Amino acid sequence: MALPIPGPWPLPILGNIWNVDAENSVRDLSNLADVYGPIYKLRIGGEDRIIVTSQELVNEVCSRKEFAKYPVGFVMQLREVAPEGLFAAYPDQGSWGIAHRTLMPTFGSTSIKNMFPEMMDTSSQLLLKWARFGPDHPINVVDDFTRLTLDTVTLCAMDTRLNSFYTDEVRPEVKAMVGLLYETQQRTYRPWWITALMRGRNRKFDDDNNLIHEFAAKVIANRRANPSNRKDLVDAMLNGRDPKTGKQLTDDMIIDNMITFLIAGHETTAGLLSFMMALLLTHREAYSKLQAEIDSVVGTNAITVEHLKDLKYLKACLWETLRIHPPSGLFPVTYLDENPNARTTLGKQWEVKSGQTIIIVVPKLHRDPEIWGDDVEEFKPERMMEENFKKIPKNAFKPFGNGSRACIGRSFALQEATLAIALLFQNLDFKLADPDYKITIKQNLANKPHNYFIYAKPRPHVN
Ligand code: MNH
Repeated sequence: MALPIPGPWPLPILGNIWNVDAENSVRDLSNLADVYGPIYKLRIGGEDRIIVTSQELVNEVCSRKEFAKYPVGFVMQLREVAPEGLFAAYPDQGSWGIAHRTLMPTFGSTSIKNMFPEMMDTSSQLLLKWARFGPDHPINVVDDFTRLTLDTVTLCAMDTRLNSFYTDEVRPEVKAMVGLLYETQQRTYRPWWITALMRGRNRKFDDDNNLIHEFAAKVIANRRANPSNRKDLVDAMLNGRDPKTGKQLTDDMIIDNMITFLIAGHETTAGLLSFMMALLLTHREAYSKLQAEIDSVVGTNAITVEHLKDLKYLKACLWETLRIHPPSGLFPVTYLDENPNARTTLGKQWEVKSGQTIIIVVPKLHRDPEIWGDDVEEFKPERMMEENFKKIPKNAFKPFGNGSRACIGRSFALQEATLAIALLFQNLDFKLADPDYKITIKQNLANKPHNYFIYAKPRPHVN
C-alpha cells in the first residue's frame, strides 16, 4: 500500500513559495526535514518535488538505474547559459557523451598533476599577498579564496590570467557570471510568467550571457591563432576526440564547457577552502595536527606534486569539511520511464510517478545520525582518515553528486585545495580576527561562509 508523502500544504498557483527562500534553499529544505521527516514533498515553480535526506532513501535513488539526473530547477535554468555544457545536459544529449568521454582522461588524477605548476602559480600569489599584509591586517578569507579558485580555473581551463589578486575591482566577465548565476537562482523559484514580465532583468541577463560567451570564444580564437603544444584542458577541448564516436567538440560545446567550468569550478572550491579555514581556526587541535603533518611531510622544502598524497590528515580535513559544509547542497535525480503512466515505490511505501524529481539535501544526509553517530555536528577529521573512510556506507557521503553525472572536476578541486592549504600552513600562522566567531552560511550557487576575517603571521622558520 502506498502511503501519502507528508509536506506543508501548497497554496493554489504559488505552491510552497513561502516555505523556501530562493537565497537560502539548502537551509530551508534542511529545516523542513526536521518537521516532516526524511521524505517530504513540496510544490516549487509549479512542479511537485520529493525531498529526501536519509542515507537509506538517498542510497535507493542513487543506486537504482531508473533514477538519473535530469535538468530541472536551477540546472534547467542554467540551460539558458550553457546548454551544450556537461552540467546542464539532458541524460540522452549527444554532446554530453562526447564531452564526457573526451575530457574524462584530462580530468583524471594523473593528468591533473600536469596542472600543478599553474596551481602553484596562483596559490603563491595568494601566499605572497597574505604574507605581505603583515600580522595586523585583517584578511577577507572568502574573497581571497574566491580570487584564487577563479584565477586557477580560468588559467587551467582557458589559459587566461584574470590577475584577481592585483585589483579590487571585479572584471566584467566575472561580474557577468555572478549576475547570470544570481538571476538563474531567482528564476528557479519564481513562476515563469513573472520572469517573462521582468524585461529589464531579462535584458541584463542576455547582455551578461553574450559577454561571457564572447569571452570564451576569444580564448578559442587566440589558441587557434597561436598554436601551442601545451597539453592542458584547452588543448583537450580543441583537439581531443571522443574514443567512441571519433567526434570532436564543436565550438559551441567548447564555449559552453568553458563557461560551465568557470561556474562549477570556482565557488564550490572557494567554499571548501573557506569552510575548511574557518573550521581549522575554531578547532585548534586539528589546526596543530595539520601543521605538524605539513612540517613533517614537506618541512621547509618547496612543495611538489609528490608531497600531496602523503598529506593524509589534510585529506581527512578536506573530507570532514565537505561532510559538515558541502558547498553543493542539493542535487536532483528523476524517475525516468518511457511510459508516462509508470509508477514505482520508494522505501517500499511511497509512490513515485514517471517524471517525478527527487531532491537530495546533502548537508542533511551528511548528518544522518544512523550513519555518523551522535556527534554529527562536530568537526572530527579522524572519522575521515582512510581506514574509517573506507567503512562509510554506500551513498552516505555525496559532496560530488552521483554516478556518471558526478563532478568531473573532483580531482582538480582536491589538488587545488590541498596545495593551497599546504602552502599557506607551511608558511603562515593564522588566528581569527574575532575570537568569538561562529560560522554562518551564505548561499550563492554554492554555499560559502559569510565573510570573516583572520590575521596571518609568517612562521619563524620562514623568516
Ligand atoms: Mn563540480 C558536477 C560539486 C568542483 C566541474 N560538481 C558537480 C556535481 C556536484 C559538484 C555536487 C553534481 C551536480 C548535479 O548532480 O546536478 N564540484 C563540486 C564541488 C567542488 C566542485 C563540491 C569543489 C569542492 N566542479 C568542480 C571543479 C570543476 C567542476 C573545480 C571544473 C574545473 N562539476 C563540474 C562539472 C559537472 C560538475 C563539469 C557536471 C558533470 C556532468 O554532469 O557530467
